[in-house]
Amino acid sequence: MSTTTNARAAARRTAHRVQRLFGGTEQPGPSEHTAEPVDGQLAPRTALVQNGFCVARSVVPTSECMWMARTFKHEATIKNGKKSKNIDAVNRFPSVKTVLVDPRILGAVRNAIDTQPRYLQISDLHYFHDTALWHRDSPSRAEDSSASPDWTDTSTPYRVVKAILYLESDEAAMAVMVGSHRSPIEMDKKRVAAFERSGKHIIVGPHDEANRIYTDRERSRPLVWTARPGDVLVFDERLYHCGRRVREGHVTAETDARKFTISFVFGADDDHSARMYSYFRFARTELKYRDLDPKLSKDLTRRGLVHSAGWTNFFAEHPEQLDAVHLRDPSKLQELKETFANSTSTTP
Ligand SMILES: O=C(O)CCC(=O)C(=O)O
Repeated sequence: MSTTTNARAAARRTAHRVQRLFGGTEQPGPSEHTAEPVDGQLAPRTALVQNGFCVARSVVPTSECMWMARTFKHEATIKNGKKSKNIDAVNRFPSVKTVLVDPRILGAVRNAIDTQPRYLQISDLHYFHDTALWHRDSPSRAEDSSASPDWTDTSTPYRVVKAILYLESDEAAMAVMVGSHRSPIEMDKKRVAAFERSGKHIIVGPHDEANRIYTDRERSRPLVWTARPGDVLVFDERLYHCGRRVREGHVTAETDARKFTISFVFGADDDHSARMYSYFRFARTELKYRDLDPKLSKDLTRRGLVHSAGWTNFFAEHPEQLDAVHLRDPSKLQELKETFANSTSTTP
């Protein structure tokens, strides 16, 4: 194949990826590199509440990240360069637990939620994996979720977060809609896609301050935070987000650069957390979460990381709250409610 034919084939592949990502055929134009001047750093808690995310940079040294990456690849039989996604990672891979209980990770989470974090069993190992479609992780994801307790239960501040540690990151990034965690209304996906097609992202580069005040203009556009190995991103699970890659300061549709992340979901000792845990463990049956290993559960209890409700099913007591949750197959709702009504949930 000639060089020109190779180049054309590469351009066609890129166009396909762009179409898959942004729903259009245009190539993203030159990215508006518009991270605005830093006005002062926000405390992690303030950044989380106001923006929906906060960042702790260089929490784990790169050399340690490399060691962790090697260990997890071995344990989870992940092949170098081969895409892989493992859920319920703490339950399945013993060395992942050492990261969960690492005071540096717990410290970053505690700084963000301002209370003792409880582990909610959701934990993923993602290798060369991108979740490229915009989404929330929280249970309610309807166009209008204003009746959902994720937003109506305002007496309890929402403190359910995902913490992601980037182990390998050449060009890995996370796109977020700043402030979208505060609104139960679905983000304007068409408008965001149009921004993305024209490359109008706000890029927060690897050396830019992420925990800061964002202008209204920045809050209305996709903001792409660029990760370095060892960084920890903590975000409100209601925040609209998706995986992106940033090459030389611009979002790219190429996904061939190294990316390896480990994530954990934590929350305060409250109903928002109980609902989140039970949603993944009991309602999203296709994900196949299993009971936590009793020895692991005992160890986590000793460390104060277990919710006071233990590993019980919140929806067994509150089946009506299932009406507001997103199910992959909504026709299963009634069956799920009946199963939960007849179940006795016990704490191991
Ligand atoms: O890194 C990515 O591709 C996005 C991951 C994501 O959406 C998540 O962990 O909830």
